[in-house]
Amino acid sequence: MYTHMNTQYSTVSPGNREQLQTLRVVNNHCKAEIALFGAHLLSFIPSSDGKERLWLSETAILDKSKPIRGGVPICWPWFGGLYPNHKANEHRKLPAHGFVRTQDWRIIDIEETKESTIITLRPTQLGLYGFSDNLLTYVEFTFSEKCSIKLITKNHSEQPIKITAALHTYFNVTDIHHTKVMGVQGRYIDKTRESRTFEQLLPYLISNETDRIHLQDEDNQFESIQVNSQHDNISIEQHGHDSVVIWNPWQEKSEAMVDMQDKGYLDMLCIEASITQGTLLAAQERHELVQIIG
Ligand code: TA6
Repeated sequence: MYTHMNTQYSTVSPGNREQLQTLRVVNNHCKAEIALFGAHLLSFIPSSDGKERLWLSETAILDKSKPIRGGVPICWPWFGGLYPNHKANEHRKLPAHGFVRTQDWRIIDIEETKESTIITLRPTQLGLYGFSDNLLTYVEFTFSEKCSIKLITKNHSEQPIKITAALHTYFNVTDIHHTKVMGVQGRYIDKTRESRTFEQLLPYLISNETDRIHLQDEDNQFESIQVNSQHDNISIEQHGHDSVVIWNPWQEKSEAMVDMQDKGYLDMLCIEASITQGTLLAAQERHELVQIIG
């Protein structure tokens, strides 16, 4: 049974979001908005400071013809150009970051209490690009003082299946030139430099195009990350990842993207709870990838 005291379901949103169905949450602790297209979190504003945590491109395309630029895209069952399932490789034209960020999701449950609003969604189409349709996924959003995004994968098939995935979160930062990331260090793969491996220098500042896969190891778990940027302080907790991806396209690439304003790179930073190396799910196994934003 749904109670919808704090959650509004709307098919028409302001601006250029005519085609987008969204769920809006306003409870004692926060405001948030999720597009059913991609189960894409567009906004999260905790009441404690009233500051929007998520960056959404002013020129994002919201007519479902493209993934939404900003918010929290869900990348599943593969991340970037890595296709861990051999059958998927047989398909020539695979979309970047999987097939669930470009389809509508269904509402499975909305649970409202004094403490939080919990919304569970699942995609309408599974089993695409050679993946088993018994590889299931759900996303569970919990909106309270913080926002928790839990991407659940269940392998209901009789075969082991390898997945990669990410919660590709775009954070709002006051000024990228004065932004410091804390809690991320160690070696990383630099996608802007032929995917060679480097050691992260501290303090972690962003001063040019950045596309890094920081690999988790014994010393670097990336379970707690902080971002400081003048007026914005964001806390991030993550579980179930094997890496954290940090991305800022910088000036030239922002200018080249139709769905990003030219100067968009100045006030955004992606910090992504990611499985880039692959998680092998045994038959009937379940996995949770979690990012908690505060
Ligand atoms: O996560 C970083 C990344 O894989 C970058 O390489 C960059 O291309 C970005 O994601 C955005 O991808 P998209 O397909 O949303 O344009």
